[in-house]
Amino acid sequence: PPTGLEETDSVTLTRFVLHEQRKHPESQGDLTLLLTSVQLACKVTDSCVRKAGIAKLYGLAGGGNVSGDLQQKLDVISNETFKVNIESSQKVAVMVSEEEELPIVVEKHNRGKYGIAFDPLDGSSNIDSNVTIGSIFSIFHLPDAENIQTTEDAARQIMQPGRKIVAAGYAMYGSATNLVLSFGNGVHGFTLDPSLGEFVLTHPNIRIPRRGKIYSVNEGNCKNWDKSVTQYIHSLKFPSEGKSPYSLRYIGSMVADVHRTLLYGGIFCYPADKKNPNGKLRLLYEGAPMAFLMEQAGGKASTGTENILDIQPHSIHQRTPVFMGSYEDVCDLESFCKSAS
Ligand code: AHM
Ligand code: MG
Repeated sequence: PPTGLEETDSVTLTRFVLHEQRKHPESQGDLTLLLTSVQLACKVTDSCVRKAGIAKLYGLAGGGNVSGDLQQKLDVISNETFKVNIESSQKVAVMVSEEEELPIVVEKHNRGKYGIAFDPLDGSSNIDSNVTIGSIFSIFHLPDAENIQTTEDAARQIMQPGRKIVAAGYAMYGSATNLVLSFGNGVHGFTLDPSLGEFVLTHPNIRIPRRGKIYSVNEGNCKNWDKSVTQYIHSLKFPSEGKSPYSLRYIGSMVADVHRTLLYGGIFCYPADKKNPNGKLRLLYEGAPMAFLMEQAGGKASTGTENILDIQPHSIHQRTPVFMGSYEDVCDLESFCKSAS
């Protein structure tokens, strides 16, 4: 039974990251400091999301981002807090944000050896209705951070395949606030303890079930899907005799849909369609970091024909079709795509 002493020795995110760092004697603690600044950006965003209704932070900010999406006030605030906090860690030379057309090149005196790509507030269409939203990030080691001068140099250095990710994660602003991350040593989940203002380790070493019972996709787009995707989804709804059909869950916030998929298993899909030949989701700060977490948890992430982690990016905001989740479910989807080609 609980003794009441548990809280006196909780593993905070900072303590966890410091402990991990000790396994790499060559490390100078740069990643620890960088993650501390990401953690703070997530806490500030969380605090704004929680008080948005009262502080009148719902609604449009009056601008648009690179993709032509209307920016919400919370999109603008979270983008600013990510930029300011991460830059002040002095551990990055380049930042790529969903909300910024060009990569941000950090001034020389403030630079470090990492690059970071982030979607500061994902799931914008859910903001005003108080449905779960989140932040996503991926961190890369830059080959030659010191010599970056132009935004072209910056883009060239940060455009690395997901396999090269040093650390990736997401924060989820749901009924509780979670931060889930990996540095390539499994996936670990933390929950924000509001009374302490600290993320505490609650889900060590998350493993996704080999096969799930849930599929997650915006089925309203199915008239524009490839036949193989339509056939695959049909197979989940009309399984062979004796098997149960899959359940459908779709929130429309990638972070929330991926989080549920990680914990319960199943498959999350954002396929390409006739209108969006590369799907909707962005490679650098949506597809790749989530693919990294999926693989680290024993799952799989695919475009249908290629492992998402193997894609060499050619532009910082490029999109990718996404199918990720339980290993066997993603393999099934791939076999439908294969037999169609
Ligand atoms: P956003 O970055 O503009 O918020 O868009 C990304 C979001 C994802 O969180 C989610 O998976 C997807 O868009 C939902 O799209 P749709 O509304 O087309 O189903
Ligand atoms: Mg997004």
